Amino acid sequence: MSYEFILTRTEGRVGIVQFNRPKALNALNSNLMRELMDALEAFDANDDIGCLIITGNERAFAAGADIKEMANATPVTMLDSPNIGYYDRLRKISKPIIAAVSGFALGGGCELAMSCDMIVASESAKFGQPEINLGVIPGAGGTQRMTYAVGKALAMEICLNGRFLSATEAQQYGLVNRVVPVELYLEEAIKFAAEIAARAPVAIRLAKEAINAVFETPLQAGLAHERRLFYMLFSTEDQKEGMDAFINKRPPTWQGK
Ligand code: DAK
Repeated sequence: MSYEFILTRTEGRVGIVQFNRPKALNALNSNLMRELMDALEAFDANDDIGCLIITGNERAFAAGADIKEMANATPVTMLDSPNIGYYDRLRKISKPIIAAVSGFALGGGCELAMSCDMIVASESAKFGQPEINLGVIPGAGGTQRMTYAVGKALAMEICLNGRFLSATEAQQYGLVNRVVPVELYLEEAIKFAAEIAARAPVAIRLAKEAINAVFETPLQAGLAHERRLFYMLFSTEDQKEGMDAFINKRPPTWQGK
């Protein structure tokens, strides 16, 4: 499959999608978003892949939705646009996704990174929701996900006053898993993804599903959901293998079934 706005590759069981609009700081136009989702869904359907990475380049993960494409939009063209559907498709990817972020992750770029399951950031990463400077507000989850991550007071500053979060601040607030020097961020993300991709695939998918349910369900429903997923794993060969390997002091071999 060849793409115009992204590059794709694999490293062992890790599928990598890299934005490729460097001159526009990887601004997320509709075609790029369509390509991104096609590539992620292809990796998600591929049994040889266990974990996905979305990345940009050192200067920018993505500086937001493409302002030039959006400038003349009307409510109706926005409603008709497939764009929000792309963010919904992202939520349906069942394998873990790591955002490897360096430089600007702004607006829709920040929302995309926060929609991933984990974030590895370079020391130069800057997270922000500067839509207020354009006379609008975040529209792809920024007010919600940022508030869950950093709390109300700081989310207000970020969305109302265009404040950027440094990589270190983002890590302090739990938005980011790891911060590493710029030259190492992709390597670190690949290493992290490879570790996850080497684990029992069905259990990994269900753990992701259970954690993401936290944001959408009350605690009692979340606990019941988790318990059903836990019971379900006892129907997998990997559960028998994992426990037998532990008892017999040998490394497990996962089948993904
Ligand atoms: N869109 C289009 N082009 C962009 C861009 C963007 N978001 N960000 C940067 N560029 C382009 C610049 O226009 C410039 O292009 P040329 O002029 O060279 O042709 C090039 O990238 C380099 O940018 P600068 O010259 O500005 O570079 P600087 O280092 O001086 O500044 C910057 C870097 C990141 C601070 C600055 O570029 C900037 O402020 N960019 C805009 C950041 C921003 O406001 N982002 C939020 C956009 S609104 C939704 C889905 C998504 C969204 C909403 C709804 N639904 C599905 C409902 C998302 C909305 C947004 O993200």
